[in-house]
Amino acid sequence: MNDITRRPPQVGRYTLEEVALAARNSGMPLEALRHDVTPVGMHYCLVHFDIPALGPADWRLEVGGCVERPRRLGLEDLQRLPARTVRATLECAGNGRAQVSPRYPSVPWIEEGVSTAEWTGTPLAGVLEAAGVRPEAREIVFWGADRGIDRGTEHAFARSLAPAEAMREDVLLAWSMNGQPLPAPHGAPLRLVVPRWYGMASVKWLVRIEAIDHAFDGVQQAHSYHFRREAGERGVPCTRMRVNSLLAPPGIPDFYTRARVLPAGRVEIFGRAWSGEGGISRVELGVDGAWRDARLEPAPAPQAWQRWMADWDATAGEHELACRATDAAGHVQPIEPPWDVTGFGNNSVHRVRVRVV
Ligand SMILES: Nc1nc2c(c(=O)[nH]1)N[C@H]1C(S)=C(S)[C@@H](COP(=O)(O)O)O[C@H]1N2
Ligand SMILES: [Mo]
Repeated sequence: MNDITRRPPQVGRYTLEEVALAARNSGMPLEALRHDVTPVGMHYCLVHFDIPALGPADWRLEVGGCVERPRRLGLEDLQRLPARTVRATLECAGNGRAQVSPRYPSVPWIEEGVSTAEWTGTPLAGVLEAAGVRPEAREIVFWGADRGIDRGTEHAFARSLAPAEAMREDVLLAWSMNGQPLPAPHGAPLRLVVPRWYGMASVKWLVRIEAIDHAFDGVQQAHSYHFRREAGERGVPCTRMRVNSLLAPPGIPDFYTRARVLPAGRVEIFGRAWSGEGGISRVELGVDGAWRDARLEPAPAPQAWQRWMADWDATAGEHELACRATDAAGHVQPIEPPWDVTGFGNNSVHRVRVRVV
């Protein structure tokens, strides 16, 4: 499965395939950073294959494998279980890929593959406890209804978690997003939501949960979603989101370049910061390469991004604004993109060019 020959890293122009993937998979417009909870229509969306059309009437969730009591559950069965709402930030592991050079030809996110929603569903732990996961279970596999081919292998999108991670109290089987029924592109009628992890763990269009007594070797688990310095090496699995932050571009945009134009004077610069490895302890605003501390609002929920802000006395001329977060575990965003062949986990600082007039 060495796919470097199939998808050689690129420098320069985007390919037609990358542009097609960029058009299908929508990013969060950065002006949505003003919202604590991203409106449904502004939440980023990533779909590997086709969006399945699953009507809740004939849809069922199977729970099986190494369990004492296999079951088939309808949406109403799940909705009779205790419900919980979790505000969670999801970020695609490939977010920032287009800034890594040479880049891996896939969805060319620049920085917009992240959003925060309020997910309502029932904790997965309760469903697993009711099914009685047997002690020999080593992993829980989550199967989506969507099928396709990647790396030459036909498969349904599927991912696994260790039982202890799956039993975490904030891992949900969600049927609602921001109080609305889950929209089809986001996984209707039911999806998994795994807060703190990169988005690939949150399997959409969920149809089967299977406890297995070995390591899951599905394409999306064992081959994709690994940090690798070189194609073909075993790599390190992508799991929790690395510390990252974004800056809401101030002023107004130039249509084609997206460069920002704003008047001179005091302006509040703000944005959001998050990490899957704990809360945010510090955010700095960079102005033309000089860093100063920003203010940080308290975390609205341990699984959600935090708002930060700083005043800037904008003076006439061209400037570069940037932001850099540090998490409670002491991880700091790097200035330059960390090297990864597939462009995963690029949490380098966000930069915004502004022209003050
Ligand atoms: N079944 C299925 N689940 C999936 C995917 C998919 O293609 N199929 N994409 C994953 C990836 S890579 C991400 S980043 C998130 C995106 O969730 P969203 O589209 O709701 O933002 O869904 C994940 N769950
Ligand atoms: Mo993703």
